Amino acid sequence: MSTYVLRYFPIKARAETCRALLSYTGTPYTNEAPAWPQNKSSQPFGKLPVLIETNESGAVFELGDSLAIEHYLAAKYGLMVDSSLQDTARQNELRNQLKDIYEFIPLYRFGSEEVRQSVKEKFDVQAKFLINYHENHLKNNGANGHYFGDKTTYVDIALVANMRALREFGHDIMPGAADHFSPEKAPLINKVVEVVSADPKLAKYFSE
Ligand SMILES: N[C@@H](CCC(=O)N[C@@H](CS)C(=O)NCC(=O)O)C(=O)O
Repeated sequence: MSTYVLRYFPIKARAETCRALLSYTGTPYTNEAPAWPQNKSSQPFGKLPVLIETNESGAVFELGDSLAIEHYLAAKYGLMVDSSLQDTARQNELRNQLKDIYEFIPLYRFGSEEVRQSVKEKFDVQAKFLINYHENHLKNNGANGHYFGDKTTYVDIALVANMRALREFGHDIMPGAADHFSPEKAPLINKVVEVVSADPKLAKYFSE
């Protein structure tokens, strides 16, 4: 069995879905937080996260970019929705919207005071679009706590991880960020969080 190192900063942010996927699939992994910026030049793109996989024969596979890592892990461990090309595209659309929302957090964090106000306003608009679209999709899937069918797939895990990142990290950076996602405003999104978080396969993830 391959073993993995997930290299990222010691924060709940861009690597959350990678961590949740590794936990959910029962894949042995360790978190590594390199000194920064001293180790920037030794990363493939000068950015984190980076996944380092070592297989049984000792061969090393290094992969940068959070979404590429997620797709690799989800495909390798059978969590991609592949019932049709359209379902696969829908899954990626839903997941990528979560990334769009997340991107406002670093913009706010590193922006000036004037920039921050407009970043938060844009976030508010996009969060409402996202919630409306996701709630509608979840309703059409039977409001059962899953995005596709009745099984946990990649986008379910991405949702749980992104809601955790938003509530436990994003909200501290950009006050009010998590308010849109209350159970009253986003009931079916919260149902996914509730159903999928209860799976013991995510215990390692929640313990970190
Ligand atoms: N598209 C990349 C973006 C990676 C990225 O921007 N990472 C940030 C942390 S969230 C980083 O490494 N910042 C440190 C730096 O730029 O020096 C991904 O999704 O992995």
